[in-house]
Amino acid sequence: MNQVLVPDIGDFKEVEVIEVLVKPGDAVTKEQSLITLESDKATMEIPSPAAGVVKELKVKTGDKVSQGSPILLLDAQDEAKKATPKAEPPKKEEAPRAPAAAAPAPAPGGARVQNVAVPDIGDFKEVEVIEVLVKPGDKVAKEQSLVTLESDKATMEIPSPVAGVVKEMKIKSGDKVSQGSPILVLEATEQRAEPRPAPQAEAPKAAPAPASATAATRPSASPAPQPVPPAPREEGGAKPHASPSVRKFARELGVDLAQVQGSGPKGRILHSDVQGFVKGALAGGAAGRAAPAVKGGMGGLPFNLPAWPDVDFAKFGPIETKPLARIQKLSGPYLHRNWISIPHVTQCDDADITDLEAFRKAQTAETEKRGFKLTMLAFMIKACVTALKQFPQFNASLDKSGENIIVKHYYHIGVAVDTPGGLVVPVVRDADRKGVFDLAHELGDISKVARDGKLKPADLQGGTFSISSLGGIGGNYFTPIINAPEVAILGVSRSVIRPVWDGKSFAPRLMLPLALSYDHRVIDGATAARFSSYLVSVLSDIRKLIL
Ligand code: CAO
Repeated sequence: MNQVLVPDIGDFKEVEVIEVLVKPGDAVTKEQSLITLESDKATMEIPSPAAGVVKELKVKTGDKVSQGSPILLLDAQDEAKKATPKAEPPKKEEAPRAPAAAAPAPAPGGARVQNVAVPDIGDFKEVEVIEVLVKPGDKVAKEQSLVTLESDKATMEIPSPVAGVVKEMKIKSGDKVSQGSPILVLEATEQRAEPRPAPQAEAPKAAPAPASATAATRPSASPAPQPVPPAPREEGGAKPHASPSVRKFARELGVDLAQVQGSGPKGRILHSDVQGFVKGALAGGAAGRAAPAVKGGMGGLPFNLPAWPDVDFAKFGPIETKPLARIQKLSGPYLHRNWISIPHVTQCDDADITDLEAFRKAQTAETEKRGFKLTMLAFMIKACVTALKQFPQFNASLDKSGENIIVKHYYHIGVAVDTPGGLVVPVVRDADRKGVFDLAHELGDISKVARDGKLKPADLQGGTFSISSLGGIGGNYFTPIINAPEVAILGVSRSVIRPVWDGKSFAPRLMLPLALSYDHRVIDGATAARFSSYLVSVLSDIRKLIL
């Protein structure tokens, strides 16, 4: 039976256990994370030193631990039993933690110029610099992060040993560094603290520390790196990927990082993402209270919602983890923003398209000869433009302040296209100036370009109203999500022959289910019902299209 202890965690002591990731009876693999620790400066996952079965937990959430504190008892697999558990603190003589900060040299005016080097970063070598957070001329405070390093297992920020002014950078993004690699030259503006004994020599309370009096000292010029969890885990509830300073910032603001969309490399959450999240949440809150306020930013879930369930699905049966398609990854946050920040109402109706369908079919021989397909969608676009002209507030957007409506005098209709890579919404421009045949032709072309993945960004911009047609597939009404900054979208389902009462008898009529989602901040329910009825009347009597 192995006792797994908190390994060498640098300067950190009495660190809170914020998550216990295993329980007695769990089989764990070597390197599997057991617990997560978090101080105000670092977040660290402690991996299992060996494969085995958890017998007994020695910690719980909220406990404070230091190097050497027991975590759990592990019934390690035979081979691993012989191995020295990785979680045991390394021998300090073997792992000197003294950084390679060069001796300071006097600078003019009494300031001291000193080289700041990568401190002891444990086992990590040739670690990539993924972010340089300062530049020459910048004033930095003591403990301010200078660079972020990332290996496949950890992300670390290297803080400044003293306050000062950056004189020269010695590294750039993409460089590989190890302990002792120079980071920058700093002109210290504060008295450089005297070297103090290495933390290991201070004998952590619970640690069976092998620290010797001869252990290398750790000058304060190189504070401990701040390890944080690596990139999000692929399965289950992905851990938010953020640097310690961003975590601290989020904590101060009460932001749950699990709700924040990261825009940095590998989805890392940046300072600006947390700011954007807060702005979005505040805008959402304001909109809920009084006047509409539509602001930029990715928004996110409002505060105080329960965290996303972190379920080990494999416990219930076989599973497979697959990444979302590229378009899904890109469009998901926007769909999410639109869904949570726009008060949607969906008005449903049926259009009698019996005559329209007869007309469409009569024309198809002609269009087929001309090499394109005349589907119902081309008529839908034309009918929507007619209705948009009657009800201009549907061809509009809220401005950034949320206090004005911008009504557009052009009619660019977005059409949702289902592609192998995911949903895209190319825009048919100036639909009011095109005939049904032109529209049908263009629809054929644009959906082919979309399915071939060849749309350009400009093809997706400038829409004033959207149509999502699932008519070719099936179904009976759905609630489409508004494509902001538009204020309405029409969902079209499959037409079906139904008995319709004509005042004397039931007649078989081809009925087209329509679902109009609209932004209730801009459009009243009564107006939406009028728009919808008008659209139905146009589709039921296509002579209105030419009015
Ligand atoms: N009722 C009955 N039949 C319909 C219909 C309707 N409302 N709409 C289309 N059809 C028929 C067409 O006439 C065609 O029939 P034939 O094969 O017999 O000629 C067939 O369904 C297929 O039509 P289509 O899909 O090729 O053409 P379209 O113009 O209707 O639609 C496009 C084009 C690009 C919009 C469509 O292919 C598509 O991608 N739809 C999915 C959009 C989507 O995913 N929306 C969801 C958004 S929310 O996630």
